Amino acid sequence: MAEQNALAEHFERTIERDQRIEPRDWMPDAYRKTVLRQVAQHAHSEIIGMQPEGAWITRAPSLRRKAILLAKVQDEAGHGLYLYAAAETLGGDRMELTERLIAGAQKYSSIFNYPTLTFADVGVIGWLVDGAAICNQVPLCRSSYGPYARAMIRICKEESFHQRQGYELLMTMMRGTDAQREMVQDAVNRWWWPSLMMFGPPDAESTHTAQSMAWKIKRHTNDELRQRFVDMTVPQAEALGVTLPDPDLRWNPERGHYDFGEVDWDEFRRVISGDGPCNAERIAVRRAAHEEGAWVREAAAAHAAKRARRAKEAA
Ligand code: BYC
Repeated sequence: MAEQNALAEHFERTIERDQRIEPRDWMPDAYRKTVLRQVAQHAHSEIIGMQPEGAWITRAPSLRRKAILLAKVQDEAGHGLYLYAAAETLGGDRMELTERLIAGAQKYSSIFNYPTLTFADVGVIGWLVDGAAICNQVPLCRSSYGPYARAMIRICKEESFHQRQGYELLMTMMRGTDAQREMVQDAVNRWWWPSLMMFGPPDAESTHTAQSMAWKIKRHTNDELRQRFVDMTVPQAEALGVTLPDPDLRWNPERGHYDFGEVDWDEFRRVISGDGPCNAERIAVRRAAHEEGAWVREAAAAHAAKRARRAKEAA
């Protein structure tokens, strides 16, 4: 009992001093569970997030755009891998996490359940979706769980390239024909509100925020980050020459922030409970990839076993 109290006190002090919790440290079960939940959902989001843009690799309009898009989608696979590795340090099993994802038992970001109808969507995903991801993820570089925080540092560097390539793509299209400008505006109209949903439910309805903030897993609330994203994005939209589809969006000098309209939270709830425009398709593609990749996993395991046996024989 005394030993248990000392461990719990050490954990609390580590958090208080802004130091990191490492895999071998004692941590409360609820802390382990919630970091694992968030990291696994984040890993799944990166892997499922390859699909909407991946659909445009074979249809990119030039070799340059294709090379950029290929690199971006590969980065997302890499992010998924670092994050699954971080989840494993908490006792999560990657195979089990994947099986739970394809059984529909674990969440991934709502944003990836919307279709990519034109190539402008690739630009808008870079600008708005990666922009929202950066806003949300930069503070996670200071998350209290060490392996998660360290993974986020590299991920954020890559996300910043993703955002720039999206904005540059859109600037190029905006300097093009009327049809291209219309395509960009249409994509912005479709992605704006889902991007605001990425930050999660309003604080008053967020199940985990209070505890995750107390444990410094999260550093800001959902609403704080959503506001930061809106404030950052409005001037970028002006520079680009597009309109954000919100009649209530205006600068509030008293608050020193932009006011904005109400997100359709019913739509958000539908999408996260599996009933968005592309949920079934995203999971079906992921399931097929998992099944078709079974032979690769078996071959890799057989190869690792053979190497381990040879190393043992040589020793
Ligand atoms: N979508 O209590 P709350 C990327 C769930 S990928 C779906 O506020 P929390 C990229 C939430 O999980 C980056 N579900 O939760 C990749 C919880 O459900 P459970 C994705 C959502 O954890 C490819 C319930 O609603 N980013 O950048 O405190 C191409 C109540 O919510 C969502 C991350 O994963 C949502 N939007 O806060 C391009 C960032 N929002 O678990 C780009 C890391 C909420 O009780 N994650 N839910 O069943 C986070 O920062 C936090 O987990 C969240 C939610 C802000 C998302």
